[in-house]
Amino acid sequence: MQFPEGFLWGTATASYQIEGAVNEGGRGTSIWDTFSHTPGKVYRGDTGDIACDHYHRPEEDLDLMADLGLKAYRFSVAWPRIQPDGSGPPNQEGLDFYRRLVDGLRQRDIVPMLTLYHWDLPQALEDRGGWTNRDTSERFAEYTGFVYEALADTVPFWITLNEPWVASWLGHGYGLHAPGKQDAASALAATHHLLLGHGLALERMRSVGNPGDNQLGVTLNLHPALAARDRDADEEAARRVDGQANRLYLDPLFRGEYPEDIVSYYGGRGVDGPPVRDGDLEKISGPVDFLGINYYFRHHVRDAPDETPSQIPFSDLAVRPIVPHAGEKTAMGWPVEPDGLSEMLVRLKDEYTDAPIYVTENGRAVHDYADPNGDVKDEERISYLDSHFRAVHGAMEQGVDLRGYMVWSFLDNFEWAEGYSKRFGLVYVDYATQKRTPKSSARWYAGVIRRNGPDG
Ligand code: IFM
Repeated sequence: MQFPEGFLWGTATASYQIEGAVNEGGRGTSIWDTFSHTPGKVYRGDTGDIACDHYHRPEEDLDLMADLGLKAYRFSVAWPRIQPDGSGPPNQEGLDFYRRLVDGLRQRDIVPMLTLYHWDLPQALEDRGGWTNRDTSERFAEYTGFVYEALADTVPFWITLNEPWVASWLGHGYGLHAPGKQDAASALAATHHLLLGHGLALERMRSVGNPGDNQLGVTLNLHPALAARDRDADEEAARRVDGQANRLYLDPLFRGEYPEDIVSYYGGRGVDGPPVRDGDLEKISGPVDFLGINYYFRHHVRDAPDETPSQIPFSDLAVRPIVPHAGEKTAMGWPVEPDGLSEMLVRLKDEYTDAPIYVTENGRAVHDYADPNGDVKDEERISYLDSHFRAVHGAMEQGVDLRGYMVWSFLDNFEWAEGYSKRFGLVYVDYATQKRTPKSSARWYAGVIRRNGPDG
């Protein structure tokens, strides 16, 4: 099984999950600093204060990436390092940190893929309403301009947003992520302002010009939604979940409209829809050069008419998500379903876009530990990745233009509300000493990259 020549094999991380050094380099406070320091929000009270201490160890981490033979590395920029208060002139120390990182990648022949927003909104903007305030979209475009002007000569891949569903719904609808709101109207407003921010950021980057052949795109987390039982009501429930989780993002980005069924579902319950103004949808649906997809599992759902809105995702849709009894689960409790990824890729091609696609995240949590010899033998992760690589290869045989695959994650890291209890890395991190140990999967993945495919 061979992948096309030049296929971009890489790994991914995000700023708050690995950097630490939250009070250094002129960085301002982000909503995740506030949230993680609020008792009861994150498992065991973990915070990103130190995380993997990557801010102080970029060279060591870059050398590890080179050892693995990575072709690409996806990382995110912490907005509060660039604009500590969310607006105004850029903080040069913040830009310099990322300049050193991308130069270090280039010296090692690793292609940088930069995400502008992976959830660490400056707290100062949250204090003014955050993503529920339309002005945040403008501020995002301003911030994007500073980063793009500084790094466009070196970074060929630019991702505006990571997983706007998570930022909107886990952050504003269900309260499980920062800023911890629990209100569907806020989630719909955040959705619209994130997408508008994406559109404005694209315009801003394009107005700066294109020093190389830079590719601009956005990353969505997409999950096929399936009826848990063979019942019409569950089919309907799956359609609502597909509407909120997938179409609420795909339709405005690729068709310039919000899905009518979802807007009227919420409208029928007295919840205001996305606060669209004239011209917004044209901006949101401006062409992208690629689409990033993060894939982890399918949603299996059943109709739950008595459900009332709570912290359980989709409760406000009168839906109960379930995990099928049969089949393997990850340490997150997520079902292992490689076919869901190929299904989604084929659907994107058939229903939404001809743009090239990159898997910008996929991977699994394992209950990893270092054995007495210091080895971390994560056979489960190897078989998970192997099955997903084979699934995407199948989708490519059906005509999907997939150009690269970023494994989540390079390092074990701060898994948001789960703190450090969940390990997704190819490289094990001993948080007490910050020692990095490539797991068996890292060695295996290095072989996949060398052979340009999982066989051999
Ligand atoms: O750790 C996260 C990442 O930040 C976004 N996508 C899903 C990953 C695993 O939950």
